[in-house]
Amino acid sequence: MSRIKSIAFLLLVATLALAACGGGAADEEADCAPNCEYTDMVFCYPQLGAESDWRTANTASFKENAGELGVRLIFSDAQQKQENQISAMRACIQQEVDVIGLPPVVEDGWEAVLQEAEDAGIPVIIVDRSVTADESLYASHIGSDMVVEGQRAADEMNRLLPDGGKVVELSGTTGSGAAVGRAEGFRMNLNDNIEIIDSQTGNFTTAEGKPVMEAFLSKYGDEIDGAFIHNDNMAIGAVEAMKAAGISPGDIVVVSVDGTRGGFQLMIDGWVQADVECNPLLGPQVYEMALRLMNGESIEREVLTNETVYYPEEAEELLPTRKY
Ligand code: GYE
Repeated sequence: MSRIKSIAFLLLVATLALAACGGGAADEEADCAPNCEYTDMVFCYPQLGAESDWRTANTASFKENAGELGVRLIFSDAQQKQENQISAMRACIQQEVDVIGLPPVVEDGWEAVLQEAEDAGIPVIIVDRSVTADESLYASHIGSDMVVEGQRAADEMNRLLPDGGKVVELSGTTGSGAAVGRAEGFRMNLNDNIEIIDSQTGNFTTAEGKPVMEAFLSKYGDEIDGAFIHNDNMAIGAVEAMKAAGISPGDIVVVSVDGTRGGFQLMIDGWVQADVECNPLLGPQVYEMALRLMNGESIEREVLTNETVYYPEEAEELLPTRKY
């Protein structure tokens, strides 16, 4: 190799090595930094599905806010399939979007595609559910503390069954951060005199929640004192099953999660005794974080949503004010 050629070769190696380091806000800032505006932003949101009213409200929040701010949104619906979300992310990487917001259907298996985004210099904000991938592979996670939601649900169950009892759990999508966290938190706080006699997934949908409750009822009959249901849509399905079995509101105490209008209606009708809030309206906050990333500014690694618990006594008054 001539001297000039070997110097050129060394330079090439050095450039490739620098590019491979990737990561970090500085490498990922946009060309318009530090003066990027929302109208400069192409934002990719590979939504996980349309399984619940929570999800519908989450989608609406991203779409409506994009329209208001002038963000160009690339939206897709993965129908609760991780492989569809991964393909949608890859398409966005190819289109060289500015930022990706990823609401992961399950926790595991994101390393490869997150690495691809990082190699392309595209920052990823994990939205809503969590991932098990290393923190260095994404810019931030914004969403609810699912473990705290499970703990809140257990506190309510303890209050509703002061003398103990037997409960069933209708859990969310297997392997999703929401289901894993809620199950863990529930077990952390549940009193010793309350026994979880069965736990099955209803995949966060009304259609799948109903047969799970039917099966619980035919298996355990009136042994069941309470049900912890991971979202309001499954609670709607479970209530249909209870009605069909001739059960009256309150015979089985129910603690649900989300705080959707459907959940509020179930509280008004006496079927649900407490609804743990989970807020889907994350669009504005996520776009703000994305803009900061484009401008090369730092953002918090973990942003938790502020949430509460709702009760039947206030449901009637609050229902008209609910946005989802
Ligand atoms: O509770 C449920 C939805 O991940 C927090 O997913 C979300 C959950 C929500 O389908 O209704």
